[in-house]
Amino acid sequence: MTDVDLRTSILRHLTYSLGSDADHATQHDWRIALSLAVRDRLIENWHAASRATRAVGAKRVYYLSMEFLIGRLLEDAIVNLRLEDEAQQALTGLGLDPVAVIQDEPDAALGNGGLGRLAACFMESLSTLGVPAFGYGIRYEHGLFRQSFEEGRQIETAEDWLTQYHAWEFERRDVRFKMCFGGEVVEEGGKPVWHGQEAVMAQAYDTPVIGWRGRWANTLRLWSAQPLHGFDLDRFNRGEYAAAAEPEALARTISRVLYPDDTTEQGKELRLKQEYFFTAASLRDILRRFEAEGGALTDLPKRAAIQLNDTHPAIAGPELVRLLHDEREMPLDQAIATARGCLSYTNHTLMPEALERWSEDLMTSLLPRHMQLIERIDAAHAAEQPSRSVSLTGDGEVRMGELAFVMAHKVNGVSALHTDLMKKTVFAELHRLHPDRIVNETNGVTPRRWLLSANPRLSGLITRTIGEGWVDDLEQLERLEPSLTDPAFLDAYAAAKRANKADLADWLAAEHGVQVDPDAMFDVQIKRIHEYKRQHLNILEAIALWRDIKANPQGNWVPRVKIFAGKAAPGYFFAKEIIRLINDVAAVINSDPETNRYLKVIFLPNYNVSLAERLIPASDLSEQISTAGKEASGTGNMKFALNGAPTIGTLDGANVEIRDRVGARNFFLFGMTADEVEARRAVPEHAAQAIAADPRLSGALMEISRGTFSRRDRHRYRGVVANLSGADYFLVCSDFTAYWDAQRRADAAFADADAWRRMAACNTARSGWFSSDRTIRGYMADIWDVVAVRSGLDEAMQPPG
Ligand code: OAK
Repeated sequence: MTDVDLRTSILRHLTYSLGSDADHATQHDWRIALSLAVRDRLIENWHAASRATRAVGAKRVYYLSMEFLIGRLLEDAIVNLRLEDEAQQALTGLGLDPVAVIQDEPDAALGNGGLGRLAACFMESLSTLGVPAFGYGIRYEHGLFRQSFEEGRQIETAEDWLTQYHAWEFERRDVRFKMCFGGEVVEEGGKPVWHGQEAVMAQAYDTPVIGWRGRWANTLRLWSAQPLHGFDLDRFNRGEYAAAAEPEALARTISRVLYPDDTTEQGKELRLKQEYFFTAASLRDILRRFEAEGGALTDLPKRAAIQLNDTHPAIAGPELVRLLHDEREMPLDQAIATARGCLSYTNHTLMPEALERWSEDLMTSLLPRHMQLIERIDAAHAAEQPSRSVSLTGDGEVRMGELAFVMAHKVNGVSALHTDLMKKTVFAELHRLHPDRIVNETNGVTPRRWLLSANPRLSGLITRTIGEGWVDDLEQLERLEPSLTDPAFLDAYAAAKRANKADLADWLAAEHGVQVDPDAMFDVQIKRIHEYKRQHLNILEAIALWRDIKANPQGNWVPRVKIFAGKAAPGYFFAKEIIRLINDVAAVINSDPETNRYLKVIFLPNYNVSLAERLIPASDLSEQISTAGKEASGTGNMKFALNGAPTIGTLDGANVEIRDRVGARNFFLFGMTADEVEARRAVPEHAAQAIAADPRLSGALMEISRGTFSRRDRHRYRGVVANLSGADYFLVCSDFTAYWDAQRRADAAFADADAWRRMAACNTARSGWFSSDRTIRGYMADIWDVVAVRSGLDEAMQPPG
């Protein structure tokens, strides 16, 4: 199918794969036909990659993750296969709008936020680098919920990406594993044998992940839960129609939704089932492949590097021990050592509520053999460490972080600061026992999606200036350094940003009915809504600024558009209050004729990967304002810097490293450090003190209290104000004055257009280190001990197209 031009291939697929014809085809038909035509161009290299891996017996990376936030796939494939021009010509020649066809694709939102998006960037980088790898996760029928607003409040509805034909996946009918839950462990022939009570089938679906220039492709293998037996014909024939379909519905529940509500017992059980389901199916698949290729089981660590993306797949430790010891008769100590040789664990948060713990009762009833093995692992660890003070269980719970740590040969944090805090706080004791186990691998983002594809104007300018090498060697952006004093380059740089902003302004007007001035500063905070990320600090500053402008409407104000986007967890009441407050404040400020030339506030609904791709290239200022010590890394911060939006931020997560690289003069730093945060919390009445000391802050809180933003419901935000002026755990009030001052420094800098564009361009030129290619190289060397296979095989493979 790759012997024909793209246009012919699209028309053939339209006719023969979709049974449609050009006269009646819908946009959806065209998009699927294009996807299939593009897909044809990558299949041969995909197969060649796995052949090459087998031929050299290469070690593979297995990335186990509950989330893969991959977004749209068609544009990624077109860009990585360098088919932009051909696709553009083919589509326009067929009378279609290329942008509309590409944007017809729904986002695959199989993740909540940072952890899931990082997994997607890693998969792309692994393919770009030619490292043999599989991503393993769950094929959720419903990804992250869709968000809309009703009177400012978040409304969640089910997302249904899979109701459309999914052009990128292949169902592997031959890759299915039976997964069991519950039941009991009995002694048989002197050995413990687990007899599960409930069983479902894990069915594999594969999506190719194509690297830059299509030279290599890996596989994202997602598991779908299916019933062991179809439906119950006897019951159906007796007229019990609903009951006949019940086993199927129950089995499918496991892969039905991303992160079901785990505040109920049933929710908890389902979540643990999901974790075991995909982890165990993946391990079964890894062992099947290893055994098919031959080799002693103790050599598994030489062939398989299994990365646990946070603790969600931490049951992999006991499950792998079970597969080796119970099912393959490896002595227990050797099984533990072999499993540890394969496994490594990435921690993505220090927030206590996100550190997983499962009740021992639930674990015993759902996974009885695993509970026994966890105790054996704990005992073996204790025996190795006579002075031990760490236990995998306690207070009736299994500690998944500790379990993952003990079963991993390496444990990593995701930024220098976060890794340091891991050593000092949550894993202090384990770090003392295993001082070489914790390593740092600062996150990164793929430049193919986050610069080349998302920002064609800027990437075109970069390529014209330094050539195309930066696309897979992002540190080449340093070669822009001499251009940072070249007025022609800076003019072109500013023109690209201005054009991106004008596009965004047009889109905001067309899609959301809001008018914004493209010359205003676009000040953007887009991420999950969480108290630690402090969107409420940002909106308090907006209220204070609005009051200042009203007090002096003739002042020399720098026009700003504050843009927010992000979803709150459905059960997180306070985060939902923050969303409502921002929407309520926006309604008042935007309709104030005295101030709205200078200040607008917009909260865009349904934040997703595609919206991020639209907003980031058009941003001037990147809001990274979490309470220091709370944001493990951040990756949005890197995307903004790369696209020339300087950061206003705290010394938290990877902000620290961004500032080190782009230079302190090109970063608006404010706020307490992680150590100061701890000290400040100990000060009695810290919030009240901060409020008393800053009339702007007290004025803004007073404005909320008196109901200015509450429509008919004066006390609507009583809880928010009480929280901020009371415990204020995230120290919004204590950091407010410093934040205000940093914002005014940003205003002054923005008012000097020449200085600003230099600062923006500096951010681009000095962000090359934040490529996920660099991060993956770090994992390869420090954790996985794998090498790329691609080199040397390029010629043997099919050139794309
Ligand atoms: C999600 C669920 C459980 C634990 C952590 C997360 C998560 O998304 N953490 C985020 O991971 C990103 C990737 O490492 C980091 O950049 C974010 O700072 C972190 O919050």
